[in-house]
Amino acid sequence: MKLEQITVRHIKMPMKAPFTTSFGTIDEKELLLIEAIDQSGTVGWGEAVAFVAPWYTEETVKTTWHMLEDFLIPILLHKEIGHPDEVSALFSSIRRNCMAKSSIEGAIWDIYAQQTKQSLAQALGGDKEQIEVGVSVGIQSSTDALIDLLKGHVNKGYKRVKVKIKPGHDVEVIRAIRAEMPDLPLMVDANSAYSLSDMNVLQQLDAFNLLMIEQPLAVDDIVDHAKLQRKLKTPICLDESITSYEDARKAIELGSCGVINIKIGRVGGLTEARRIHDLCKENNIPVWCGGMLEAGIGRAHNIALTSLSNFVLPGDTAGSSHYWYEDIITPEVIVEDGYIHVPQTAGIGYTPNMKVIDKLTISKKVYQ
Ligand code: OSB
Ligand code: MG
Repeated sequence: MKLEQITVRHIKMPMKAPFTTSFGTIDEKELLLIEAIDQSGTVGWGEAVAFVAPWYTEETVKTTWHMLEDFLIPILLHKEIGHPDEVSALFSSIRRNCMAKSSIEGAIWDIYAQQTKQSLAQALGGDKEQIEVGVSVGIQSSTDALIDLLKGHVNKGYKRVKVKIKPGHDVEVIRAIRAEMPDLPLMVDANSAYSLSDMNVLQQLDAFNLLMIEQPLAVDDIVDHAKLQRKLKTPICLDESITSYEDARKAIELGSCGVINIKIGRVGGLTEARRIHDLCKENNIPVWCGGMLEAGIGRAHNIALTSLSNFVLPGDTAGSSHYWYEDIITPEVIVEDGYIHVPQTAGIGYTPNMKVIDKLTISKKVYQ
């Protein structure tokens, strides 16, 4: 394929409820949509998942657009691309900026899947017909409010819940949840809010039969996580610390984690995500698909990736209506009894809803 036109749209989506982590609150989601068209007219879609502020990783909506406009789009336009796996080599002169790279690589995977008449899941080698999903719950104003929310999600069928923790909002909150819901498949995510000096608190979490503790320590650390893992029974799941296959290889070698959360944007695209999946499978490290409060295009890519065989734990890809009044795809992503059906039609399997997208677009630029 040769990309002849790339459109970047900046959209802003109102959220049903604010989402709070150890580092901040998001009450509306801004994101970039990438629409790429090749010389035969096939259209592929990608989503850039960075937030407005760099609290999760260093990328933002603005840095993503800067990278796309000044570096990534000029590399790709009018270049012959045989297979989406070639994109990472074309980007090899650009350091990091994984979410920017991933957004356009995702559109290329979509085009490739359509042209080879496969679903994106099949193109990646996934064979699950449905995927198991959980839900991630932000920090709430009270523990009672949190427990009510969790019960609602369990009643809807979600297969596990994840709650956000931070210093001062951890052991007692989990104790209260466990008192009411002793058998709930439950995990926690700290988004890097602790250090080894909090060993005592982190060890207390071992008492609550948690599925895992996600990213307790620094975003760029795998050494302290290995020290911590040796002192915990509960598996550590790395999120922010894993931005590439090489990060994953080193973390596994050091014993820094028992589980890895794979996010397509955080690792620079579907090709790298699949490589990490395969590496983890060889090393008996279970994986699951993380989320970035994606709109429908990002959700569609997550669903396709999760169809790979070593995604054995429920991920964070909730249904469209969990965050959005109205999603940007048709049909919307539906969760039934904790499962999402993996679409079998060619490409991402959902159609962008241009009426909704146009309504939400703040600005747009076409590159040729
Ligand atoms: O750490 O997994 C995370 C949301 C924004 C940024 C980081 C994270 C999250 C979530 C929610 O936990 C994931 C989702 O529902 O999309
Ligand atoms: Mg996380």
